[in-house]
Amino acid sequence: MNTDHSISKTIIISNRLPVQLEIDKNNINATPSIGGLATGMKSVHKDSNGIWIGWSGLTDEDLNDDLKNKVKKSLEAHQCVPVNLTSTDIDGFYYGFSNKTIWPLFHYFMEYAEFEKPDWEIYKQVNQKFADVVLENLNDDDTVWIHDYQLLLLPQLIRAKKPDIKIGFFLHIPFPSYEVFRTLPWREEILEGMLGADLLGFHTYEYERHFLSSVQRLLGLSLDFNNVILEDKNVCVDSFPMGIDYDKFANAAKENNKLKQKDKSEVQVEIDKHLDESPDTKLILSIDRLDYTKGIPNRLLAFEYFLEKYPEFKGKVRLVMLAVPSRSNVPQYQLLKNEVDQLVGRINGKFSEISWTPIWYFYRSLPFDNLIDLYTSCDVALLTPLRDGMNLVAKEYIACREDKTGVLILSEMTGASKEMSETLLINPNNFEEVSDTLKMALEMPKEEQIERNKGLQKRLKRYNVERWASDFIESLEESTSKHKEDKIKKLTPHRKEQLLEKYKNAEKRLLFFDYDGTLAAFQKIPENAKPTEAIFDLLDKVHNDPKTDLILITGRDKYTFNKWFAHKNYTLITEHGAWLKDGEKDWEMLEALNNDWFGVILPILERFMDRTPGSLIEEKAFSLAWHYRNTDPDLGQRRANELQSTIQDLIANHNLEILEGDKVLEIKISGVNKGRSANKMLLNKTYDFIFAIGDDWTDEFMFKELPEQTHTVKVGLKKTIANYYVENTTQVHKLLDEFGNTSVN
Ligand code: GDG
Repeated sequence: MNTDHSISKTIIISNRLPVQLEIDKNNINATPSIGGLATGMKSVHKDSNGIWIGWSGLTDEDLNDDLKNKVKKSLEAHQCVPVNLTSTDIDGFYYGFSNKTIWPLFHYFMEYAEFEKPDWEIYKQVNQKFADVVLENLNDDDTVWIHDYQLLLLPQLIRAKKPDIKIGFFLHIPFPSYEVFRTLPWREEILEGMLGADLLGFHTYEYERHFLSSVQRLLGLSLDFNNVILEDKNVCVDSFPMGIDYDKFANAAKENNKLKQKDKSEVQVEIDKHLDESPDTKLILSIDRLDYTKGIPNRLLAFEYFLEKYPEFKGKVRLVMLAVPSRSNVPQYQLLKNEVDQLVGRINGKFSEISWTPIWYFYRSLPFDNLIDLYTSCDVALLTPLRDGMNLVAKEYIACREDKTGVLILSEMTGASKEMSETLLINPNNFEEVSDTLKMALEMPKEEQIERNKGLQKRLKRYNVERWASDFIESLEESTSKHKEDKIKKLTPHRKEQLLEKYKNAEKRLLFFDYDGTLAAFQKIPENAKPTEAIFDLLDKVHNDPKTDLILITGRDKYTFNKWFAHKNYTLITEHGAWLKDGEKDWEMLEALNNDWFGVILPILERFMDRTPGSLIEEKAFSLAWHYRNTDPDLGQRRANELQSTIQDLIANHNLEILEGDKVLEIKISGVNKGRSANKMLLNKTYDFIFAIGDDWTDEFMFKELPEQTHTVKVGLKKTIANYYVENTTQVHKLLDEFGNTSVN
């Protein structure tokens, strides 16, 4: 497709294109589809040259070269670009991994989830096919919005090739709890794939929370509120409850209510006839794709239970059940179809009378106008999914109630229930509750129905699908501009060159290097972070230059640093400034400190350690540190807060302070910190190049207190007052190497 390089555009990507294709002899007919997503995206898609990339619905086997070209051409007219897939792709990617693994697992049907490596392989290949088409059509200023569970790897596949592109991803189904998600064999790859985006959107806060929890626990990444901190960017995670095209449904209902008898649809005529014959009968509506997540058998059983418990409703109510065929190639769906057929047959057989059958069952898809007939004619809607990302049917039913009557009974396992608290919320597994609620709905006074629906309609009209889409795009813009702001401080090659130039020209240099998280990456067991030969080589090269004073400055204890570094005669400052080892000299105390207070604080820390699996106490000469890196992240943070408030008074009484590092709380005599001790190293000496680098909060003291001309560098993307940042320890090693090379020359 020809894309104008001067104008930025939005690329929407979903498994299926919003266009239906039909092969008619040797021609292709294309008609736009009318789904919720297509409507919501309309403004995004039509604006500024937008294109939509997805599968056309026809496999390579359905098309010869001539037809393939025709498909491409006719889609182009709809601003769509096809991803060509074979029938093997569709089997492994769509029916396989998407719908036999991700779909059941993410909807908590763990026993249905199949973990088939061949399907996973095809899923990866097809995501790559999508990426290839996106990359062919992508310009540098474009925005990419990817949809749903079939394309979880796509964000990272695009990011790998185009690091600066704006990428948004929205998941339309639930994101399950960590305990469920962790059972997936390829869980890390899936999370990493998603984290290629700048913004990840979910329907509800619960799904967002579950995702963040998995990211912390499985990838060990840290969060800053709802941002996941990666090395070179933050990924924003947020909830955007999807709305409907409110006006379309409300207007269609209005028109439908106005129709003269002769213009009414067959379905409406049938319904009217039935209501004329038995005017007291109430209709209960049920609409879903025939999917095991929608709780259709439960609904039937609860309805049966209702008729048994409240026999006075026999002959007075009817369940109108529309089950739309879906994914019938997947065995679980075939089984479900049999189960529903049997249940409907059994219940109808059990209760039917000559003039009344309790269930009207349609297994088909109906045209839009008939859907409106059902929405406007039914007194109650009974939607009981066992799990549902959102459930748009619930919203559409309310939008179609022109006079604001109608009662919605909605499962609390749907995303929609979070926004629709005025409806009657039920647990779909509790038949007692469902049947009692059904009775309540059937008997609810009109005034109460109107009162409940008033607020609902207002909100659905305001937060409609267009608003949802524009909110998402706005947040994506915001998060990427924040991303740009972060990048402002990046130590770019150009800045690095300038820094090295100053280094080279200096007469006397002073360098402060933090250790953990800066020179060495964090390890599960702190002892394992000991310096490698490679680190020694890098340090030696710098240290051997007589023009350079190199200082390793750490929160670690003197004993460990003595063991690791004393033989090298580097200058060492440990315990945030309690101890100094100046080159070859012996250790000396930099501050007058004591540890008389250990007896008061240690028992409290021990209590916290015992109650918090994975945490440990580090006893230094003059300070105590409680580490919680290896605990459950939520528990660790909660206990850290609790510990701070428990010892608050004792701290004040003993002139102590708490230093909050990266997953560590350290208690020590007030006033001792890396900034104060670093400054002591400047006394009586003159330097024309001062440099400090570190990764955590305790290094900020250096950045703050060293002289203004100091070149300060933060490792990682956390908030900092440093001048620049580098991504990780590898970059620190590179820099150190370049310092060393400058010294040698
Ligand atoms: C997924 C998530 C999430 C249904 N039958 C007919 C018909 N429909 C239309 C409805 C509605 C849509 O299909 C169904 O949407 P749902 O939201 O209820 O469910 P899923 O298909 O499972 O959708 C879900 C959604 O994505 C959006 O993010 O809410 O949780 O599972 O719009 O009106 N339309 C026509 N004839 C039918 O017979 N014309």
